[in-house]
Amino acid sequence: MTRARRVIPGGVNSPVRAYGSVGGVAPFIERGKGARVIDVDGNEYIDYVGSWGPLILGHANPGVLRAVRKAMARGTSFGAPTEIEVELAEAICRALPSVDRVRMVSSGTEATMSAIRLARGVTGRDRILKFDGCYHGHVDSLLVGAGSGVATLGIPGSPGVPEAMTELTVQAPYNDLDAVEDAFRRWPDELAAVLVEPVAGNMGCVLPEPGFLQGLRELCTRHGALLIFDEVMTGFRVAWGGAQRRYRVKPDLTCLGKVVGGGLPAAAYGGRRDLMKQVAPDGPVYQAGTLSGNPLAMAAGLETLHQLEKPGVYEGLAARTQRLAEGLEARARDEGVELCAVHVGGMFGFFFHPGPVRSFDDAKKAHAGRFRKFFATMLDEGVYLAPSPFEAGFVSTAHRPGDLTRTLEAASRALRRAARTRG
Ligand code: HOZ
Repeated sequence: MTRARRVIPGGVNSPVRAYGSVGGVAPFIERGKGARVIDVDGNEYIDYVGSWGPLILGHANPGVLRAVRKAMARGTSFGAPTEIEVELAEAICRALPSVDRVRMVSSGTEATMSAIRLARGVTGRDRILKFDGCYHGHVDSLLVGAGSGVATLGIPGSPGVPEAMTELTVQAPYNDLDAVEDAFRRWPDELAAVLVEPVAGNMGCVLPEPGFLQGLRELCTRHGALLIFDEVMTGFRVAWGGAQRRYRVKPDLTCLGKVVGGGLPAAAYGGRRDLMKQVAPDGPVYQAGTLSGNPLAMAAGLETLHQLEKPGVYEGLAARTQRLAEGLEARARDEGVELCAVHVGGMFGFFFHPGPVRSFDDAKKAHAGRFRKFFATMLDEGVYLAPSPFEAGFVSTAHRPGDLTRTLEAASRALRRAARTRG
C-alpha cells in the first residue's frame, strides 16, 4: 500500500476501496474464484463485495471467461457497430418492461449523467430531484447529499463542483413522498426528473416502503416530470428485470451498470422509444463514448444475463441472501446486539441500529464503532465485507450453503466483540 500511495491517490482507484473509515489496510487481491477472493499474502476470504455488485455469478465464472476469450480473439475494440451490442440491447429490452431502446456506455456515472441530460433535453426543464443518501456516480450535479464514498468520508459535497452545478439539484429524504410533493409545489413546471435508486444501496441497503415508488410514478406523471430509476445496482440483482419488475413500477428512463457488464466496464441507459429517439444521432441530445459497447464487455454482460435467465436462479439467490440476513439478525439477538438487516434478491444490508432504517438520517444513527469492530473481526475471520456501513452487500450464485454457515459462525464471534464496543 505504501508503494501504491506513492503513485495513486490514497493507493486506490476509487475512494470506497480504502479502509480509512474502518482502520487497517485494504488487502491487495491477487485472484478470485467463485465466492472467494485470495489476497497477495495467500489469505482467502468469502466475498460479499463482488466487485461492488457486478459479480452476481461469482469470480472467474467459466462461461463468462469463455465468452470474453472468444470475443477477445476477434479483437478488443472497433469503435464501430458490432452484432453483440445488439444482442445485449435486445436482452435488456426483453427483460425490462419500460425499456424500448437502450444506449451502452462504460460506467454507471456516464449512465446517470446521460439520463439526466436526456430528461432535461426532452422536458425543457432544468431541476432534478434526488434523494439524500442515494448515490448516482460522481456526476457534478449529483454530488449533493450523496451516499457511498461521499457518506463514508463524511464530506457534504466536493470541492471542484461549482455551486452553479448543484443549484438545480433538489434534495428530499428517501421514502418521503410528502417532501417530493412539496418540491413539485415549490417548483411547478421546473423539475425535469426525479432520480431514485429504487432500492437504495449506497446508504447501506434501504428498502422502498410500500407505495413509495408507485407514489413517485404518480407524482411525476401528474407534474410532467420523468421518473428515472438508477438501477445500476439493482438491475438484474434484485430480480430478472430489476427493481422495476419486482415492484411493478414503470420508470421513464432506467440506468444500468454492474451486472449488465458481467465484471467488465459496461453500463447503459434506456427507456421509452419517444424519449430515446431524442438521443443523437436520432435526436439532438448529445452523448458519445469511444469504448461504449466494447465487445469484451458486451460478451461478459450477455453471458451473465444468459446464465441468470435460467429457471430458478433468482429464487436460489434470494433464498441464500435471506438466510444470511435473517441469520445475522438472529445471531445479533443471541448476542444482545441491536442490529437490523434487510435483503432483496441478491442484495442485503445491516445496520447496528434497532431499525427500521428508512432514510439516510436513520442510517447515520447506526452505531459506527460497532460496525468497525464487526468489520475488522469478520476480515480476520476470512469474510470480506464492504469497508463502510454506507454500502450494500452482495451474494452470488457461487456462494454455497457452507459459505453461509461459516459466515454466520464468524458473525457470532464478531458480534460478541462488537457488543463490547461503546464509542
Ligand atoms: N457504487 C459503488 C459503491 N457503492 C461504486 C464503487 C466505486 O466507487 O468504486
